[in-house]
Amino acid sequence: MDIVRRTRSERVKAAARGLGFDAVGIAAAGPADPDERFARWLEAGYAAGMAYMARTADARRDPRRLVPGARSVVVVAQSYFHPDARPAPPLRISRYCQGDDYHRLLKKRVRRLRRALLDIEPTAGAAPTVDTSPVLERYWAHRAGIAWTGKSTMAISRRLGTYTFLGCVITTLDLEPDSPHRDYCGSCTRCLDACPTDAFVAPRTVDARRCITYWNVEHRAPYPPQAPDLHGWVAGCDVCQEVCPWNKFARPTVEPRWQPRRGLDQPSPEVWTDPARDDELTDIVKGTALQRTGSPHLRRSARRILGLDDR
Ligand code: B12
Ligand code: SF4
Ligand code: SF4
Repeated sequence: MDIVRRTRSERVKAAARGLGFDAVGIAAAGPADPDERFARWLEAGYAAGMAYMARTADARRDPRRLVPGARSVVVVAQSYFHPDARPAPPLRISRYCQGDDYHRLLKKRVRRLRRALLDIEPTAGAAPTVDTSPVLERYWAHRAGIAWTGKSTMAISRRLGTYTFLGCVITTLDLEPDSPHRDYCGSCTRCLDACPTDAFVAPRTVDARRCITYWNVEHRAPYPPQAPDLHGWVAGCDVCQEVCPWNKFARPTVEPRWQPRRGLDQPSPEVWTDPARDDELTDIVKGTALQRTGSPHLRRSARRILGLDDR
């Protein structure tokens, strides 16, 4: 039985590598919040206006709610690091959203991995997840041995750094789990010290109410008085990753669609602030992860950064 289990796991991992994932690991499905970190995070109000986090808390805390009878979580990571994506003033755009929308691309690939898994066992239950599904992906990356949770809360791989996207297949298939990843942050505190808005209330805990990414990507309304300075970031923020020493080893992505797009690598202040040029801005962000934030809200942030009104 153990040999069958091992062979199956090896086949799943080989399929993931064949699909182009940079890392793959397996964890045994079970409670995802054993020390109640997530529950306490929600209770403290650190989810800010992301009400969906609380609404879907039960599923996030146990993937067996999503896939009844789940035995395993297959976790994959893919590097999006591109050496030409260098966020620069006056309007900085985070690396993760300078290329094509990762949701679409990764979802397609994670769905293929699910199909490969069903080829091994056609009667298995299996659900693909990328970002928007109610799954604590970083927790599973740690459990599946492909990353540890850094003090920045980023899932860090020694081989890939932090500029990776994660995805999972939650399945009823009984697979051989890997060992959880060791922590390699040591005494480093660079990310905690560098965060421009003091969003880390403790190592490994971000208060989204202070995180720039929350405000410029997730908050889709005019900025209230308590919103922080955006420090030049018009979409996302990479500061806690830029300072992380493990990114010296970041492996450039092999995905051509994550190459920085023109208009996103060095955003034009004129196009990004002028409502009369909305068509141009809409076109620039079409098909990127920023399409969901929408041009009016991106313009609101650009105007705030450049000292214009932020409506
Ligand atoms: C909500 C959310 C946000 C929020 C809140 C972020 C946060 N730190 O919680 C905001 C909008 C601020 C945000 C920002 C960003 N996000 Co985001 N986000 C999410 C989302 C949808 C849920 C995260 C969540 O559940 N947070 C709640 C906290 C409590 O959980 P957590 O940070 O995941 O930590 C868990 C474990 O790591 C573990 N844990 C923590 N400490 C320890 C310690 C030990 C010892 C152990 C064992 C476990 C452990 O416990 C926690 C709860 O169980 C995930 C996708 C997903 N479905 O998971 C993407 C996700 C985390 N985001 C991602 C990205 C890329 C970003 C940004 C880098 C984007 C950018 N450049 O601007 C920033 C990074 C900011 C930061 N330092 O976190 C990637 C991260 C990839 C990676 N390599 O880590 C994810 C996984 C999306 C994806 N599929 O790729 N994000
Ligand atoms: S993304 Fe920026 S604002 Fe958010 S925790 Fe990291 S450094 Fe701080
Ligand atoms: S900057 Fe240092 S403390 Fe922060 S995640 Fe990277 S290694 Fe860990």
